[in-house]
Amino acid sequence: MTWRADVLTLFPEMFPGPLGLSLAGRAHGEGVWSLAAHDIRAHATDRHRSVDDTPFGGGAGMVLRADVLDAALTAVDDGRPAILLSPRGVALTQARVRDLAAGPGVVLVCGRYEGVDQRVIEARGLEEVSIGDFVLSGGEPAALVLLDACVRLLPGVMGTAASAEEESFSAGLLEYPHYTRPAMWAGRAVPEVLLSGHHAAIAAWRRAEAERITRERRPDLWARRHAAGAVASTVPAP
Ligand code: 9WO
Repeated sequence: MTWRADVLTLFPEMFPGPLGLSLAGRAHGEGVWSLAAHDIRAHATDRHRSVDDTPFGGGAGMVLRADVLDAALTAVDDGRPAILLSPRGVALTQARVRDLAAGPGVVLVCGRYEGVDQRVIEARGLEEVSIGDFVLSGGEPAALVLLDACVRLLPGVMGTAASAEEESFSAGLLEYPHYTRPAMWAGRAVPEVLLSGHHAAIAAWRRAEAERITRERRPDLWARRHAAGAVASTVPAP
């Protein structure tokens, strides 16, 4: 069964964008997943084909109209999760990505202007999802990010390397550093242990590095990992 994504946007030309290339693009061609981008403006009803209007209560900018977006949703809604990409959404996690990839697909709504009329968010039960604490000019790049994260997990898209990597992230650690040839470059040597052929020592080094990097860069992940009862660190805290 094909994993299906419908994207509602005022800029349908932004899709599939980068998802038409590389492994995701090949899997798209093979029917593993499908993407249809729909122009929200096609559901405008007045002679100016307007999709936005001024905010009640005043203020800068324009708001995406509830009636127009509602009609656009009716055209694609079949019970799949319907998600609005928004900086005030719940943070996207690998766990949520895994659930979405395991389902039939998604309907993604990309806002523009200053935002979307709150009533259509509530009436359609749109789930608001954020990909990070920053503001974009529209939800489209965030939709591409969410789709990339889901598609790479679909069976047959990436093979076994991806699932192994994903497990390591799900274990709550950031990745250890990688090196390849040449062994000496610009006066910089590869860590000795990686050339040793000593597999247990290599695994221990990678584990310690992953833990150090996680502690240093993501104290939030590190704390959650311990709260979840993960194994004790192999390295003393600084
Ligand atoms: C913008 C905004 C700013 C402060 C507080 C709440 C907010 N909501 C929105 C919003 O929904 N904006 C719409 C979509 C219209 C303007 C551009 N949009 C948007 C989505 N900008 N940034 C995102 C986004 C989506 C997911 N993850 C991070 C950012």
